[in-house]
Amino acid sequence: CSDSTDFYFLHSTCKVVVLLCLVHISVTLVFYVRSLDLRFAFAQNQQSGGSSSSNVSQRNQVQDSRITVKSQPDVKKLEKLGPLRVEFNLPVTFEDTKKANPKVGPGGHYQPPDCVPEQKVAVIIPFRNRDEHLKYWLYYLHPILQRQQLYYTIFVINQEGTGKFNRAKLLNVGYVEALKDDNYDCFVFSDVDLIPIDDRNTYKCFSNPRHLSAAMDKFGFKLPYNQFFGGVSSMSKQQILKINGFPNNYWGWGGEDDDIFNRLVFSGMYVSRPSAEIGKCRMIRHTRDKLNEDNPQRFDRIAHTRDTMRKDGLNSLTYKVVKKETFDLFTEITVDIGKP
Ligand code: UDH
Ligand code: NGS
Repeated sequence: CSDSTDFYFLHSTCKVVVLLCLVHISVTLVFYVRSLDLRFAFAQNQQSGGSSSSNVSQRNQVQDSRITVKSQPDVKKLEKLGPLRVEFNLPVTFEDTKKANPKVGPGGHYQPPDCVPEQKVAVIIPFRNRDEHLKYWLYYLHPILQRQQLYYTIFVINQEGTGKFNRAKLLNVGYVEALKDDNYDCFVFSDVDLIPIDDRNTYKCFSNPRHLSAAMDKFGFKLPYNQFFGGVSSMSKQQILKINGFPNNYWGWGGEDDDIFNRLVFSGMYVSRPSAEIGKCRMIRHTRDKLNEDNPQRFDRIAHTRDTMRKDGLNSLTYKVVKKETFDLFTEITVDIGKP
């Protein structure tokens, strides 16, 4: 009797061990396949940049790296694509992005070879000391902007020195400096750490100023508040002139985007946005930058936009260009914008 109990116990233990092994192998397999998929998507995203418009087989590669669309696309449908896989845990280099985007010219300029674009877009990135983010931004955005068949150039406006950061003043500088290069009629202002998830979110201008980062992951893919205008936006030359550009006196973090929103409203415009689905974007997580502490004056300033906007903006902008460099994937303009 005792022997049969022992046997029964041993038999059950063996069964449990075998079952656990099977579970372990299955879990390992699932993770292995998922990591292969990720690498595959990474390689394909890299390759997709050169496929600007008509090459169906290249387009198919782009399609494969998407999350949702599974069937073979036809050329017409490809004009509007869809959700992209955006990850920030894979190594990305400027060199790889350059190789993957052979049609992007010096300074980060591109124009579609087979159509006449309706707008010339200058993309302005306010910047200081965020090379890691810039690598991801270029890696993801160059292919997207080409697929959107835009005539565009990337301008990185780099604040020199160790003074307090001033995002809105850098945007003003970007606008003025870009116009010295070409007659752009549309300006996209993008934080360096924001990547659209859906490339139907076209980085161009509309009949009203457009808030492109309408559904950020860090806010649960919703607006944090209705008037939010931070992150990525686009405005035509006329719209920018109508509001006298951006405020120059928001030093440090916060409020400058609210001031810009006020300017638009006080000038009789409203903010247009893509849908919450198409406006989805991811932010590269990071800690608050040094020299960009909260601006304690921001609440007072946004309460007075109506009085200040005609005096403070493009018409009062002063700065010095320290250096202008034409890199393969972007134009960098280093500027001395002074101090508060
Ligand atoms: N920026 C720089 N360098 C800086 C500061 C800002 O390049 O030192 C640029 C960059 O393009 C950035 C944008 O200005 O995306 C806006 O900066 P921000 O600090 O206002 O906004 P961001 O989305 O960070 O980068 C939000 C605050 C994160 C704090 C998180 C604390 N938990
Ligand atoms: C508001 C800020 C905006 C800022 C937004 C989101 O409170 O400048 O938060 O910030 N306005 C004021 O402080 C008056 S975020 O979480 O993206 O850093 O854009």
